[in-house]
Amino acid sequence: MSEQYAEAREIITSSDDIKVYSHIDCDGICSGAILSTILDRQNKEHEIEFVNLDVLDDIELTHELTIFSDLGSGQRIDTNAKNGQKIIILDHHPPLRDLDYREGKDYTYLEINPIHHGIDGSYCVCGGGLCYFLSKEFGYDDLSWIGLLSAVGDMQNTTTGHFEGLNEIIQQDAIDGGYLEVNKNDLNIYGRQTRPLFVALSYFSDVKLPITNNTNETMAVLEELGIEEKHKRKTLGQLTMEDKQKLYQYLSRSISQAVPGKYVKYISRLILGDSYTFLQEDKGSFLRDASEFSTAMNACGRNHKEEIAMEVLKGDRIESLDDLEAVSLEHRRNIAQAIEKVTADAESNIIELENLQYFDGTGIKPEIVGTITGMILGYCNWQKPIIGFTQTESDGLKVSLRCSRLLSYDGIHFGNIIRQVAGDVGGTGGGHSMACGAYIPLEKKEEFLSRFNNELNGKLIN
Ligand SMILES: [Mn+2]
Repeated sequence: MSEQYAEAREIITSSDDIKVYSHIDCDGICSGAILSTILDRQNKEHEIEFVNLDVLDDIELTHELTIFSDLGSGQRIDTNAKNGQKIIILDHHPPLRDLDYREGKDYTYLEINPIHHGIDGSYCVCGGGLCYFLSKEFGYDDLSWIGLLSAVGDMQNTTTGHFEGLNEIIQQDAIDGGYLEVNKNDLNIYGRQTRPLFVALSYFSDVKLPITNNTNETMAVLEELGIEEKHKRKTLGQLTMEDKQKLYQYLSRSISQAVPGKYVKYISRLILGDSYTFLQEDKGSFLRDASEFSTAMNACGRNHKEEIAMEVLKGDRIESLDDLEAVSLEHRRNIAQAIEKVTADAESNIIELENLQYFDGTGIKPEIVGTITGMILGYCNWQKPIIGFTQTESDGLKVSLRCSRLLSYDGIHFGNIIRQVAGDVGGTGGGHSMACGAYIPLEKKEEFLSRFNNELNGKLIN
């Protein structure tokens, strides 16, 4: 890939009229922020647009150079390329075109995709990481931390709890630059910097435990363990090693009591994982923990406020940071309301089939139905996936699926299953093993459910 990076640098240096298209999630926003920083520093005028994948096929190219980041490999982006135009793609998703596709074209086509080089795009590097290596080519290795953030947002570490391959190089660069501290095998509970521990613990939902969605119980447990909470505001980030150890033992014990034997071997993977602290951010700020930071990035993407997220990444910690906090707050409120609505009468709203459970999320915005589905998991049977439906503006159905990480550790890849089943009913779908989604025709909901349910026969625990 290093020759490709040298060529990308050459193409950028020799272009003046530049447009960037990037994806609307944390990875895409990080990619856009890195590219924009490179172009700023090179004094290149440029435009950035954050888009959904569906607008890219047969797109009209209107600039001398168009850069696609965290997308482009899987879309027909060059059907309207004109003589002399230039295209750079930095993407880690499965490519439609081969490495030699560029030959004999009257426009410049450079696609940097790890999969062309035998490097996995799910665990080893994502869009923001690819953009970081481009920034390194220009000599800007101070952007390493954004590359790392993108990988956290893209869940590149979820299977093993740590980074591998090119991601490990990015991590090391960020450590060497003084931007990052990695705590190996830390307690892996969301909300390390900002959530009171008794709240953070109550969101544990990979297995339904007495503490799940029950803050009275989490407070009782913490007291029993002798973990002093200082007026209930202590966060995971403030715990001593000894307290973390006690908490680990408690979680490990209660999970092993709650799960079938075959899952016991995955328990430590469920509660331990590397944690990432951005050393240059204020203590107690949600920007200090990479998971919390990535959630804020995604909140912006889901509310069409990507510019705010990007400006924070590019360094604006005054105005844009205020805006980011406001977006995050509003986002959390919307989510809490929707969850309240579904769970107020969980018995009748969450319908359980033999191998799955689902709820009708009509009225929930398609952009946030996935997040909500993930949180609903804590209110139902963790041994089956949960599917949420909501209508799209174009009268289709958006489908979101979430499941306990235990199911994916056990080898089920729901992203692949949903791609197939959605395709069978005339839709499209895909995603990660434990978090994925699809778009299907409105009238195909029942067929989708029954096909999905059948597809899972014998795959879940019985
Ligand atoms: Mn990505």
